[in-house]
Amino acid sequence: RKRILSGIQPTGTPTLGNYMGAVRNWALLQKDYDCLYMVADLHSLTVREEPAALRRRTRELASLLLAAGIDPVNSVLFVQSHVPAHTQLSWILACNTQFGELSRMTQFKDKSAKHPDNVNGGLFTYPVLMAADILIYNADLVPVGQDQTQHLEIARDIAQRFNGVYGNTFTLPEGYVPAAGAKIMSLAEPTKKMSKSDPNVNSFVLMTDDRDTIVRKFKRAVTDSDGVVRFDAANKPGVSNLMTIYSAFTGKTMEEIEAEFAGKGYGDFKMAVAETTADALAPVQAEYGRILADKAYVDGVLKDGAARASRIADRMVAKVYRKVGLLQLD
Ligand code: AQP
Repeated sequence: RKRILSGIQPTGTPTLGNYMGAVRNWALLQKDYDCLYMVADLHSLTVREEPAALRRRTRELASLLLAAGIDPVNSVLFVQSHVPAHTQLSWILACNTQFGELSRMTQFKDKSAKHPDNVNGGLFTYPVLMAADILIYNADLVPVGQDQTQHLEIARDIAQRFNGVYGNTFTLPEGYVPAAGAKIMSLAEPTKKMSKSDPNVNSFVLMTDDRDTIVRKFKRAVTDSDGVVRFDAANKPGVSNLMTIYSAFTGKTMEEIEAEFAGKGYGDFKMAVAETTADALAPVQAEYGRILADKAYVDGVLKDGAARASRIADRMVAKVYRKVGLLQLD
């Protein structure tokens, strides 16, 4: 079976975007692949975090992944910092990555513009750590949102170059943007992607939002003034985004949705999107409450996950250390 690695940062409670673009698919992929899923806490340090909040969110995120159907027996669920090999490999890869390559990353440019007061080295070398996350497990496939494809490209470049210099070491990972992994846009500014760290709480629906909150946020969602439910991402980004969400949850095509709401106002449409979303999230939320209350269970899962991930990752680091010429003692 092919191996999958994917991660999510504990930078906030996951949004509907994270759910539809990543988490929901992670659960489905377990049927056909060997999966490693990671809470990327080291990556989240590129943005200044309140230590207690980061600790709390890391456990919450792991619980939410379990609630969303990640099976900790057949898949490996772990926290990135619990597997030190990621950081070890990251240094070696950094020494095999060019400054120019990293300077071209659009996420670096975006994030440094967003946080001009904290343009740190970690933000710049983020793609190297991400390459280490992937290459350390010889992952075949990496399910990512469209926003991550440039990072995947650089991971492949780093792997290819390393293999060329030191001999075949890493599997070249393929990006995998699942068919249903639509990009969900902000409800407040529908030309921007929905982000969990957006300061505007009306821009996102959280996976943990209750029904009333979901309804309120969708009611406020920015649309347009022509009053017709029609898919046109360029000219009607708000309505099109709501249609994408509705389509992903109901399986209906855009044409079917247009027909369903022909002659009806945005009010009815928004209500339908809200109800469908709340219905879809309800079972995950119920399970989340139960799992989060069982700290011993969650911590046990994460300990087991770290041990299983480390067994693979430590072997790769030893191999890479040997290949680049670091002295190993008997
Ligand atoms: N709006 C989105 N639509 C579809 N997929 C999305 N993803 C994120 N936002 C959307 C996918 O979720 C996975 C985990 O993301 P992440 O936590 O590693 O970081 P991110 O992509 O930076 O997500 P956010 O929510 O925007 O976080 P912040 O606000 O901290 O930057 C990834 O596979 C991503 O593609």
